[in-house]
Amino acid sequence: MGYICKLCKGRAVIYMHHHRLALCGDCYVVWFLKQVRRSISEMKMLFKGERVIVAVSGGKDSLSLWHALSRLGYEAEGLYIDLGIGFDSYSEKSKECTVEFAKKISRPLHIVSVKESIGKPIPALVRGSERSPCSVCGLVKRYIMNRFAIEHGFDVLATGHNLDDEVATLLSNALHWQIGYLARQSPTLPERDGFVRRIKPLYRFTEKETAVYAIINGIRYIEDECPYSTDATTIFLKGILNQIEERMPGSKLQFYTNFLSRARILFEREQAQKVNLRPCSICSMPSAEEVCAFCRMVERAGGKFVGLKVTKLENSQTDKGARTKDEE
Ligand code: Q46
Ligand code: ZN
Repeated sequence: MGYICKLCKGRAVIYMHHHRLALCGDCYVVWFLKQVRRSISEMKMLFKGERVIVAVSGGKDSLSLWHALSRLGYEAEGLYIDLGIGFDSYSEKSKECTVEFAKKISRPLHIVSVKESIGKPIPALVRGSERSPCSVCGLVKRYIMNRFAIEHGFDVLATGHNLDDEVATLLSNALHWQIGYLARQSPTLPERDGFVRRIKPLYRFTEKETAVYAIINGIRYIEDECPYSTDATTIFLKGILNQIEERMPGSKLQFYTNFLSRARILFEREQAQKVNLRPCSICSMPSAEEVCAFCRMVERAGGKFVGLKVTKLENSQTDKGARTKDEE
Protein backbone atom coordinates (compact mmCIF):
# COMPACT_ATOMS: atom_id res chain seq x y z
CA MET A 1 0.00 0.00 0.00
CA GLY A 2 3.09 2.22 0.23
CA TYR A 3 2.63 3.70 3.69
CA ILE A 4 5.33 3.65 6.38
CA CYS A 5 4.48 2.82 10.02
CA LYS A 6 4.50 6.08 11.98
CA LEU A 7 5.96 4.40 15.07
CA CYS A 8 8.62 1.93 13.89
CA LYS A 9 9.08 3.01 10.24
CA GLY A 10 8.33 -0.54 9.05
CA ARG A 11 5.87 -1.31 6.25
CA ALA A 12 2.37 -0.23 7.25
CA VAL A 13 -0.59 -2.61 6.91
CA ILE A 14 -3.26 -0.02 7.64
CA TYR A 15 -3.74 3.69 7.07
CA MET A 16 -6.50 5.28 9.16
CA HIS A 17 -7.44 8.46 7.38
CA HIS A 18 -9.48 9.90 10.27
CA HIS A 19 -6.54 9.49 12.67
CA ARG A 20 -3.95 10.34 9.95
CA LEU A 21 -2.09 7.28 11.17
CA ALA A 22 -0.33 4.45 9.32
CA LEU A 23 0.84 1.44 11.35
CA CYS A 24 2.53 -1.91 10.81
CA GLY A 25 0.94 -5.10 12.18
CA ASP A 26 2.77 -5.18 15.52
CA CYS A 27 2.32 -1.47 16.25
CA TYR A 28 -1.33 -1.69 15.21
CA VAL A 29 -2.06 -4.41 17.80
CA VAL A 30 -0.37 -2.33 20.52
CA TRP A 31 -2.31 0.79 19.42
CA PHE A 32 -5.60 -1.13 19.26
CA LEU A 33 -5.20 -2.52 22.79
CA LYS A 34 -4.28 0.91 24.10
CA GLN A 35 -7.46 2.36 22.58
CA VAL A 36 -9.56 -0.40 24.15
CA ARG A 37 -7.98 0.25 27.54
CA ARG A 38 -8.63 3.98 27.11
CA SER A 39 -12.31 3.42 26.24
CA ILE A 40 -12.75 1.11 29.23
CA SER A 41 -11.30 3.64 31.60
CA GLU A 42 -12.82 6.83 30.09
CA MET A 43 -16.31 5.37 29.82
CA LYS A 44 -16.12 3.62 33.24
CA MET A 45 -16.84 0.25 31.71
CA LEU A 46 -15.09 -2.23 33.97
CA PHE A 47 -13.73 -2.22 37.51
CA LYS A 48 -11.39 -4.49 39.40
CA GLY A 49 -12.83 -7.83 40.46
CA GLU A 50 -15.91 -7.62 38.25
CA ARG A 51 -17.01 -10.65 36.27
CA VAL A 52 -17.44 -9.96 32.58
CA ILE A 53 -19.21 -12.02 29.94
CA VAL A 54 -18.62 -11.31 26.24
CA ALA A 55 -21.46 -11.98 23.82
CA VAL A 56 -19.79 -13.73 20.88
CA SER A 57 -21.34 -14.44 17.49
CA GLY A 58 -18.36 -15.91 15.63
CA GLY A 59 -17.88 -12.62 13.75
CA LYS A 60 -14.76 -10.45 13.63
CA ASP A 61 -15.97 -7.85 16.12
CA SER A 62 -17.01 -10.04 19.02
CA LEU A 63 -14.06 -12.44 18.68
CA SER A 64 -11.62 -9.51 18.46
CA LEU A 65 -13.21 -8.03 21.57
CA TRP A 66 -12.84 -11.29 23.52
CA HIS A 67 -9.23 -11.56 22.32
CA ALA A 68 -8.44 -7.95 23.29
CA LEU A 69 -10.01 -8.24 26.75
CA SER A 70 -8.01 -11.42 27.38
CA ARG A 71 -4.81 -9.72 26.22
CA LEU A 72 -5.54 -6.87 28.63
CA GLY A 73 -5.81 -9.34 31.50
CA TYR A 74 -9.60 -9.58 31.92
CA GLU A 75 -10.72 -13.13 32.59
CA ALA A 76 -13.77 -12.78 30.38
CA GLU A 77 -16.00 -15.73 29.58
CA GLY A 78 -17.93 -16.11 26.33
CA LEU A 79 -21.65 -16.42 25.66
CA TYR A 80 -22.77 -17.77 22.30
CA ILE A 81 -26.48 -17.72 21.48
CA ASP A 82 -27.40 -20.45 19.01
CA LEU A 83 -30.10 -18.73 16.95
CA GLY A 84 -30.84 -21.81 14.86
CA ILE A 85 -30.62 -19.90 11.56
CA GLY A 86 -30.21 -22.72 9.10
CA PHE A 87 -30.00 -21.05 5.67
CA ASP A 88 -26.46 -21.60 4.39
CA SER A 89 -25.78 -23.32 7.75
CA TYR A 90 -25.21 -19.81 9.13
CA SER A 91 -25.59 -20.67 12.83
CA GLU A 92 -23.59 -23.88 12.51
CA LYS A 93 -20.64 -22.10 10.88
CA SER A 94 -20.68 -19.23 13.35
CA LYS A 95 -20.80 -21.65 16.28
CA GLU A 96 -17.87 -23.59 14.86
CA CYS A 97 -15.70 -20.43 14.65
CA THR A 98 -16.68 -19.46 18.22
CA VAL A 99 -15.99 -22.88 19.73
CA GLU A 100 -12.63 -23.04 17.94
CA PHE A 101 -11.66 -19.58 19.20
CA ALA A 102 -12.70 -20.31 22.80
CA LYS A 103 -10.46 -23.38 22.77
CA LYS A 104 -7.61 -21.36 21.30
CA ILE A 105 -7.68 -18.79 24.08
CA SER A 106 -8.58 -21.42 26.71
CA ARG A 107 -11.58 -19.58 28.08
CA PRO A 108 -14.98 -20.97 29.13
CA LEU A 109 -17.77 -20.66 26.58
CA HIS A 110 -21.47 -20.86 27.44
CA ILE A 111 -23.85 -21.83 24.65
CA VAL A 112 -27.56 -21.04 24.91
CA SER A 113 -29.88 -22.68 22.40
CA VAL A 114 -32.85 -20.52 21.38
CA LYS A 115 -34.73 -23.57 20.12
CA GLU A 116 -34.33 -25.48 23.39
CA SER A 117 -35.07 -22.44 25.55
CA ILE A 118 -38.13 -21.15 23.68
CA GLY A 119 -39.26 -24.20 21.72
CA LYS A 120 -38.58 -22.56 18.35
CA PRO A 121 -35.47 -21.25 16.55
CA ILE A 122 -35.35 -17.67 15.23
CA PRO A 123 -36.78 -18.42 11.73
CA ALA A 124 -39.89 -20.03 13.28
CA LEU A 125 -40.34 -17.13 15.71
CA VAL A 126 -40.02 -14.72 12.78
CA ARG A 127 -42.72 -16.57 10.83
CA GLY A 128 -45.08 -16.36 13.80
CA SER A 129 -44.44 -12.72 14.54
CA GLU A 130 -45.32 -9.52 12.76
CA ARG A 131 -41.98 -7.95 13.64
CA SER A 132 -39.06 -7.89 11.19
CA PRO A 133 -36.48 -10.73 11.50
CA CYS A 134 -33.84 -8.49 13.08
CA SER A 135 -36.36 -7.05 15.52
CA VAL A 136 -37.35 -10.56 16.71
CA CYS A 137 -33.73 -11.70 16.81
CA GLY A 138 -32.54 -8.53 18.60
CA LEU A 139 -35.25 -8.84 21.21
CA VAL A 140 -34.41 -12.50 21.87
CA LYS A 141 -30.68 -11.85 22.04
CA ARG A 142 -30.98 -8.88 24.43
CA TYR A 143 -33.31 -10.84 26.69
CA ILE A 144 -31.11 -13.95 26.77
CA MET A 145 -27.87 -12.00 27.27
CA ASN A 146 -29.20 -10.05 30.22
CA ARG A 147 -31.00 -12.99 31.79
CA PHE A 148 -27.96 -15.23 31.40
CA ALA A 149 -25.64 -12.62 32.95
CA ILE A 150 -27.94 -12.16 35.94
CA GLU A 151 -28.58 -15.87 36.51
CA HIS A 152 -24.85 -16.66 36.32
CA GLY A 153 -23.60 -13.83 38.52
CA PHE A 154 -21.83 -11.69 35.90
CA ASP A 155 -21.55 -7.96 36.62
CA VAL A 156 -20.96 -6.77 33.09
CA LEU A 157 -22.02 -7.80 29.60
CA ALA A 158 -19.67 -6.77 26.78
CA THR A 159 -20.71 -6.69 23.13
CA GLY A 160 -18.62 -6.17 19.98
CA HIS A 161 -20.51 -3.19 18.52
CA ASN A 162 -18.13 -1.06 16.46
CA LEU A 163 -18.24 2.57 15.32
CA ASP A 164 -20.10 1.73 12.11
CA ASP A 165 -22.83 -0.09 14.08
CA GLU A 166 -23.17 2.73 16.56
CA VAL A 167 -23.26 5.52 13.99
CA ALA A 168 -25.83 3.68 11.84
CA THR A 169 -28.03 3.18 14.93
CA LEU A 170 -27.59 6.82 15.89
CA LEU A 171 -28.61 8.00 12.43
CA SER A 172 -31.62 5.69 12.39
CA ASN A 173 -32.73 6.84 15.85
CA ALA A 174 -32.25 10.49 14.90
CA LEU A 175 -34.16 10.09 11.62
CA HIS A 176 -37.18 8.93 13.60
CA TRP A 177 -36.43 11.04 16.70
CA GLN A 178 -36.64 8.02 18.93
CA ILE A 179 -36.02 9.93 22.15
CA GLY A 180 -36.03 6.83 24.38
CA TYR A 181 -33.44 5.06 22.23
CA LEU A 182 -31.31 8.20 21.89
CA ALA A 183 -31.31 8.61 25.67
CA ARG A 184 -30.02 5.08 26.12
CA GLN A 185 -27.48 4.92 23.28
CA SER A 186 -24.11 4.82 24.98
CA PRO A 187 -20.93 2.70 25.06
CA THR A 188 -21.73 2.12 28.76
CA LEU A 189 -25.25 1.51 29.96
CA PRO A 190 -25.12 1.47 33.75
CA GLU A 191 -26.66 -1.40 35.68
CA ARG A 192 -30.11 -0.86 37.17
CA ASP A 193 -32.71 -3.11 38.73
CA GLY A 194 -32.87 -6.30 36.71
CA PHE A 195 -30.26 -5.21 34.15
CA VAL A 196 -26.52 -5.80 34.26
CA ARG A 197 -24.16 -3.08 32.98
CA ARG A 198 -23.74 -3.26 29.20
CA ILE A 199 -20.54 -2.09 27.56
CA LYS A 200 -19.21 -1.68 24.01
CA PRO A 201 -15.42 -1.38 24.30
CA LEU A 202 -14.89 -1.36 20.49
CA TYR A 203 -17.09 1.67 19.85
CA ARG A 204 -14.20 3.79 18.54
CA PHE A 205 -13.11 1.30 15.83
CA THR A 206 -14.51 1.01 12.33
CA GLU A 207 -15.46 -2.37 10.88
CA LYS A 208 -12.28 -2.33 8.85
CA GLU A 209 -10.17 -1.73 11.95
CA THR A 210 -11.63 -4.67 13.88
CA ALA A 211 -11.22 -6.89 10.80
CA VAL A 212 -7.55 -5.92 10.54
CA TYR A 213 -7.07 -6.70 14.26
CA ALA A 214 -8.69 -10.13 13.76
CA ILE A 215 -6.60 -10.94 10.69
CA ILE A 216 -3.28 -9.88 12.24
CA ASN A 217 -4.03 -12.07 15.27
CA GLY A 218 -4.94 -15.09 13.15
CA ILE A 219 -8.54 -15.17 14.39
CA ARG A 220 -10.76 -17.31 12.16
CA TYR A 221 -14.18 -15.66 12.00
CA ILE A 222 -17.35 -16.16 9.99
CA GLU A 223 -17.25 -13.89 6.97
CA ASP A 224 -20.74 -14.74 5.65
CA GLU A 225 -23.38 -12.19 6.48
CA CYS A 226 -26.47 -13.41 8.31
CA PRO A 227 -29.02 -14.38 5.60
CA TYR A 228 -31.53 -11.98 7.16
CA SER A 229 -29.14 -9.04 7.03
CA THR A 230 -29.61 -8.45 3.28
CA ASP A 231 -32.75 -6.43 3.82
CA ALA A 232 -31.60 -4.76 7.01
CA THR A 233 -31.90 -0.98 6.96
CA THR A 234 -28.65 -0.78 8.88
CA ILE A 235 -26.70 -1.94 5.83
CA PHE A 236 -28.30 0.79 3.73
CA LEU A 237 -27.48 3.43 6.34
CA LYS A 238 -23.90 2.17 6.65
CA GLY A 239 -23.47 2.59 2.89
CA ILE A 240 -24.60 6.21 3.06
CA LEU A 241 -22.39 6.92 6.07
CA ASN A 242 -19.41 5.44 4.21
CA GLN A 243 -20.05 7.85 1.34
CA ILE A 244 -20.09 10.75 3.80
CA GLU A 245 -16.88 9.47 5.41
CA GLU A 246 -15.20 9.23 2.02
CA ARG A 247 -15.94 12.90 1.31
CA MET A 248 -15.34 14.09 4.87
CA PRO A 249 -12.95 11.74 6.74
CA GLY A 250 -13.54 11.63 10.48
CA SER A 251 -17.26 12.44 10.20
CA LYS A 252 -18.43 9.15 11.70
CA LEU A 253 -16.24 9.34 14.78
CA GLN A 254 -17.06 13.02 15.29
CA PHE A 255 -20.79 12.52 14.81
CA TYR A 256 -20.84 9.80 17.45
CA THR A 257 -18.42 11.24 20.00
CA ASN A 258 -20.06 14.68 19.81
CA PHE A 259 -23.43 13.05 20.31
CA LEU A 260 -22.04 11.39 23.45
CA SER A 261 -20.42 14.51 24.85
CA ARG A 262 -22.98 17.15 23.84
CA ALA A 263 -26.38 15.80 22.88
CA ARG A 264 -27.15 12.56 24.68
CA ILE A 265 -27.60 14.20 28.07
CA LEU A 266 -30.46 16.31 26.68
CA PHE A 267 -32.39 13.22 25.60
CA GLU A 268 -31.56 11.51 28.87
CA ARG A 269 -33.05 14.40 30.86
CA GLU A 270 -36.14 14.45 28.68
CA GLN A 271 -36.62 10.74 29.24
CA ALA A 272 -35.69 10.52 32.94
CA GLN A 273 -39.19 10.80 34.36
CA LYS A 274 -40.91 8.64 31.80
CA VAL A 275 -39.65 5.09 32.24
CA ASN A 276 -41.31 3.14 34.98
CA LEU A 277 -40.19 -0.47 35.15
CA ARG A 278 -41.87 -3.33 37.00
CA PRO A 279 -41.48 -7.12 36.91
CA CYS A 280 -43.10 -8.81 33.90
CA SER A 281 -46.11 -10.77 35.15
CA ILE A 282 -44.94 -13.87 33.23
CA CYS A 283 -41.15 -14.02 33.49
CA SER A 284 -40.43 -11.44 36.25
CA MET A 285 -37.77 -9.62 34.24
CA PRO A 286 -38.07 -5.80 34.24
CA SER A 287 -40.68 -4.47 31.87
CA ALA A 288 -42.32 -1.16 30.96
CA GLU A 289 -45.66 -2.94 30.61
CA GLU A 290 -47.56 -5.66 32.46
CA VAL A 291 -46.10 -8.34 30.16
CA CYS A 292 -42.63 -7.74 28.68
CA ALA A 293 -42.00 -7.46 24.91
CA PHE A 294 -40.12 -10.78 24.90
CA CYS A 295 -42.97 -12.75 26.51
CA ARG A 296 -45.54 -11.09 24.22
CA MET A 297 -43.52 -11.94 21.11
CA VAL A 298 -42.88 -15.56 22.22
CA GLU A 299 -46.55 -16.11 22.98
CA ARG A 300 -47.69 -14.63 19.68
CA ALA A 301 -45.19 -16.79 17.76
CA GLY A 302 -46.44 -19.94 19.49
CA GLY A 303 -43.27 -20.57 21.49
CA LYS A 304 -42.90 -21.27 25.19
CA PHE A 305 -40.02 -20.07 27.32
CA VAL A 306 -38.89 -22.90 29.59
CA GLY A 307 -35.75 -21.29 31.04
CA LEU A 308 -32.31 -20.87 29.50
CA LYS A 309 -30.83 -24.11 28.21
CA VAL A 310 -27.10 -23.68 28.62
CA THR A 311 -24.17 -25.88 27.67
CA LYS A 312 -20.81 -24.89 29.14
CA LEU A 313 -17.49 -25.70 27.46
CA GLU A 314 -14.81 -25.32 30.12
CA ASN A 315 -11.71 -25.06 27.87
CA SER A 316 -9.52 -25.29 30.96
CA GLN A 317 -6.85 -22.65 31.01
CA THR A 318 -3.43 -24.00 30.26
CA ASP A 319 -2.11 -20.78 28.73
CA LYS A 320 -2.26 -17.27 30.08
CA GLY A 321 -4.66 -15.10 28.12
CA ALA A 322 -4.81 -14.91 24.36
CA ARG A 323 -1.76 -14.91 22.18
CA THR A 324 -1.05 -13.08 19.00
CA LYS A 325 -0.23 -15.06 15.89
CA ASP A 326 3.44 -14.22 16.28
CA GLU A 327 3.56 -15.59 19.81
CA GLU A 328 2.23 -19.01 18.79
S1 Q46 B 1 -28.21 -12.22 13.48
FE1 Q46 B 1 -30.23 -11.55 14.03
FE2 Q46 B 1 -28.29 -9.99 13.16
FE3 Q46 B 1 -29.27 -11.89 11.57
S2 Q46 B 1 -31.40 -11.79 12.16
FE4 Q46 B 1 -30.71 -9.68 12.11
S3 Q46 B 1 -30.14 -9.35 14.19
S4 Q46 B 1 -28.81 -9.79 10.97
S5 Q46 B 1 -26.62 -8.97 14.12
ZN1 ZN C 1 -41.54 -11.43 30.39
